[in-house]
Amino acid sequence: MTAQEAVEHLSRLLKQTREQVPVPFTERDAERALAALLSTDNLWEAIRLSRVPLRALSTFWHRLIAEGLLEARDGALRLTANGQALAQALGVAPVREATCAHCEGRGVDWRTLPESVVERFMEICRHRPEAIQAYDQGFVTEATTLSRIAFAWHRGDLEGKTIIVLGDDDLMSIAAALTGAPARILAVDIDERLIQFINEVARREGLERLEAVRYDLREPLPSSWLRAFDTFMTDPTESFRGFKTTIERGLLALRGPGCAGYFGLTHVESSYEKWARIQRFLLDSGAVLTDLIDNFSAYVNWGYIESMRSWKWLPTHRLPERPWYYSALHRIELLRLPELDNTAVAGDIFSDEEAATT
Ligand code: SPD
Repeated sequence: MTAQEAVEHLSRLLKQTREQVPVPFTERDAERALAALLSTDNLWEAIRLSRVPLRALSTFWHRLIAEGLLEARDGALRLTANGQALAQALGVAPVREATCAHCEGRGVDWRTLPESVVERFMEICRHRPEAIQAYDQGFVTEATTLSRIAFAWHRGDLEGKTIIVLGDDDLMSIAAALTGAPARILAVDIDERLIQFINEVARREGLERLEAVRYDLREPLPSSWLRAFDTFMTDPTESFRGFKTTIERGLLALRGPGCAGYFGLTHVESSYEKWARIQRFLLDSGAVLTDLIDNFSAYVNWGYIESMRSWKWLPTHRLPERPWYYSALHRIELLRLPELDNTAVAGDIFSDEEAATT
């Protein structure tokens, strides 16, 4: 196959994929997807390495299968000889991972936290509530939560600060409180199980500066929380509407310029077009993106994987054995007071065309 023939074949595959899904899918996405398939035959690992929204990726895989370029069996994806020839003629190479083995690519080391914080947090997590689908829950590994706290501490967003955690199945508020560094931590969540769990831990562990309160993010932020915090932390659902609503509440909770916010964003459920839309919204709201670390957050496989939206899109089925769903840590800082409405939002905030794990 000549390079020209390969380019033409790829354009046909791209056109067919785009006709079938209402999700952006670029030539670079296709190259990333092929590079991932040259690197692993594990479906979940291929998702992680592709960095492409799962809805478009799975449609692309089905196109490759239909054209005899890919085989899917028992949870494995293997490029056929023709598939490998196409990738080679396009100049696509396997992914060369160069992630630091010590920090796992995060750039911070959670082991720098006091030993007692790590030990107590790990023990507390043994009894945490299960992730449930109703609120699109899926919590991160203990190492991830501790790394987020180490990062925020390092960046001066923890010590002596007032912190609001919007949605806390990751138990960020508990890890932050265990350090003893923040002046006050408020965790808010719609899930009564989490509110009870966090308040019970606070009582038992003597964490007097920590409090959890039930709150539905679709409701306006209560006036006592407006401009009351130095730092917000959240890991929102990724429909654009749900995401924007959550971040808006976070921005409105901040005191003003210099205050910081943290959130995660995936490739699985968000295309770079959505990333761009989010970045534009942040700039328009008076916030600047100061840090972005991809693959910072690793999620523990949740129990409802076979009933998530994307399960039926996959060309072959096997439960994942390791984390495969990762998100990029984002830190933002306010440059000016945001001009945002604090109004109620009605209806479904969990779905959009790119949503995959709801
Ligand atoms: N639905 C399972 C996983 C959902 C995790 N939510 C956080 C997404 C990252 N912003």
